[in-house]
Amino acid sequence: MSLSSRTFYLTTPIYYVNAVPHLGHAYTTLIADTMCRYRRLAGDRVHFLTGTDEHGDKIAQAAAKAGETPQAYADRIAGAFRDTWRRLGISNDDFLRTTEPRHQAIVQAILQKLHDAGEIYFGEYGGNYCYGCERFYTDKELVDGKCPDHQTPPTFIKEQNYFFRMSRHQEWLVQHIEAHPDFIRPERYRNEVLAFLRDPLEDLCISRPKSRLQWGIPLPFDESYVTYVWFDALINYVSALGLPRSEPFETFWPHAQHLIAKDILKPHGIYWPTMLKAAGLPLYRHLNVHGYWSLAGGKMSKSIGNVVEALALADKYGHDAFRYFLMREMTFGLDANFSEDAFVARLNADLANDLGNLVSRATTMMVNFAGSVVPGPGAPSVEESEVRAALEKARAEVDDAMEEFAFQRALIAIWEFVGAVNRYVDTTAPWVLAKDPAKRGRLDTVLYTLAEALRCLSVLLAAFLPKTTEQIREILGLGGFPIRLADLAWGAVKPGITVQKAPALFPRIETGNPLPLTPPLSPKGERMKVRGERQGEGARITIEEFSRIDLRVGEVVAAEKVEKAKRLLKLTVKVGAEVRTLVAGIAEYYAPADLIGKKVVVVANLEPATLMGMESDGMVLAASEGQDLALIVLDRDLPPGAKVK
Ligand code: ME8
Repeated sequence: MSLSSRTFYLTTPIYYVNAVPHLGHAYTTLIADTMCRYRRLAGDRVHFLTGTDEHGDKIAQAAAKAGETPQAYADRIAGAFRDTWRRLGISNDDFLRTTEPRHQAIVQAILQKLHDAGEIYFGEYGGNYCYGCERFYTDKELVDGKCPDHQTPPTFIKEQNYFFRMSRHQEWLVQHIEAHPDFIRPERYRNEVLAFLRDPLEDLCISRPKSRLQWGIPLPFDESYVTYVWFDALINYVSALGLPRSEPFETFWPHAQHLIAKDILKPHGIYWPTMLKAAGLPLYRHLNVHGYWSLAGGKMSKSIGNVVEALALADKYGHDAFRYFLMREMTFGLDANFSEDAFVARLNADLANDLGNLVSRATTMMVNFAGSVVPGPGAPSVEESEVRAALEKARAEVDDAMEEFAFQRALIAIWEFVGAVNRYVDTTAPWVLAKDPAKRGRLDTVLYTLAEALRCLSVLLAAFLPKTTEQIREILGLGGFPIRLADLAWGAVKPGITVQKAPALFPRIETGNPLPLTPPLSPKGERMKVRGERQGEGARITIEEFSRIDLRVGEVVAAEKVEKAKRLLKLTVKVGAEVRTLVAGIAEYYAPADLIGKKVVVVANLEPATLMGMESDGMVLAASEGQDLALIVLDRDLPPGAKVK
């Protein structure tokens, strides 16, 4: 599938102003930013909307607590969101606040239209209301009589209110979702909405009496009520464009896609489409739903106690590193853990090692072996074809992944390319070619290929790591030139351009020595007792200690016997974008050919060891008992580099 539509409208949720921006908000906004940047690179006409949700009980209470008027309070926190997005380089085209007149006018226009059409009626309702969620709960939804999100008992409220005839549209909605399998995606969330729709849908209470709540948009047909916050908030996606027949509405609304986390699936998957249908407006195209971040306990992450502090790590380690980690760590649709340890490990391995080293070694060689000027290439040989094939593969995979919001898959594909170029440097060994004047032509080809590979990499990375991309392009003398995906055509670097030596794009973060994995010795040399150690079970280690061991899925791509060592096999194992040599004592149990293609478990952060004169970079896990030995392999397919935990 290709990104065929030429217009793209993407929205994030509008965030409540009862809290300052945090990791969760940043994730949604960053991936929206990446997606919009990618679509702009593809040449599409893009509109990217974010904003703040400023009405309702929650905000009124937070303002009262802060000793401010709701408006002053909302101004302050909305300003904090705006500033945060500016600082993080978010490329939104609009920022909507629900307290703006442009929004209020459209909310009122839609309410009036629904009222006139008989979609809204006045009635009495008694029900269990959660103030935290600002909605009524059915008995079935409560868990042990409490709100499942807030763990607090709801308040029984009986009052006269206005209701939206949502139940009328239940059957139509089920049919729409069934007829459009990618209306809500990934599939698990579509199934969740369909499961919810198996029970009869109730009408939606869409007003709050002013006697109870002042802070909202007045109903146009009854001044003594304000609009329920969700009814107000969802309309932002339309009000930011204007009413039908306005140019922005007609241009962008037919291409609308929403991006949210699973916490607000029901309002977006049920209330919103039925509201649109009742108001005679076209539906959005896709609802894209991601999972939830939680904070993992790890050694360093003890310092981050909450999601706000987690966001502060963006400033500590750099915005591009932060973007990379969030997108690389979370599989779109599933939950993920955030820890500073994992962040630093990825920064060191993928950014400092794989990417940073590549840029630095490639540009250093151009400076040292070609006087900083990109030479003209000679005829390509098989190595160059491999680099180009790897680029084509990455490009296609990134395109495919971005179609599904699979940011992680896109980054894995780009890092496969980084790995291929790093291998290209290793196999062509320009430093050897540089010693032999007869090999000048070959050296020129290699250096040209590296310059072109870096340029293409900058294009591939542009949506994901915008700052790093600019740095790489500055080094290549391309700074400030517009970037387009179409520039991925090979050969755009013209011989003769001047290249600079790259600064360290991502300096390694030193985390100190790994924790000892065996219990430390006491001053007398006795083994000290480890907490929780029981007789006969060996030393217990803590989760922290265990988390220091970086276990990864490795794919065996080559295996051979080691001469004069009948127990050893030399394995070439792909671990993520890296290819490592491992020497394993398994020759008596496995023939080399049987190992090729096997997905094994590798200890990836072991100090390299020398065995029979060969360096072994890591260890393959196996179980053994008596004379038997079995490799630990995966019972389901996962890509090489996947973390084993
Ligand atoms: O719900 N992990 O606003 P909100 C991932 N105003 N994403 C998270 C997250 C986490 N731990 N925590 C928050 C509201 N988010 C309403 C929305 S839209 C018409 C009205 C992100 O401030 C995620 O995008 O509670 C989630 O859906 C959103 O913040 C909720 O933001």
